[in-house]
Amino acid sequence: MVERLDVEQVLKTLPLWRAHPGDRPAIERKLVFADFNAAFGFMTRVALRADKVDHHPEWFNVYNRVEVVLTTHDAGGVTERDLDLARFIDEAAAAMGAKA
Ligand code: H2B
Repeated sequence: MVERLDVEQVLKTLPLWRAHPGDRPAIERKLVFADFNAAFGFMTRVALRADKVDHHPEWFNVYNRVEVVLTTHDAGGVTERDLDLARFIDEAAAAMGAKA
């Protein structure tokens, strides 16, 4: 099993992410794109990566907004796997011109 990390420590390395309020430790980022096309392009990139690494975001999309929550279910908290996917999400968001 992957080791659980301290959320506050993780967030120090991910300035665009916040602690997700809820019953288990998780991190979240809220993104805004130019339009649905850019938002879904971002989601497609992330989906392909998630499938490859077998680690999946919990996410919500309306038009140009995407809200992403990352946690590792088997570890009951945030792990290196979430950190890796968060870094990829930040890159994909920048590539798709995220406005926030
Ligand atoms: N995604 C995330 N975010 N956390 C997990 O613990 C997780 C996952 N576990 N994707 C994987 C799939 C697990 O459910 C399968 C059975 O490997």
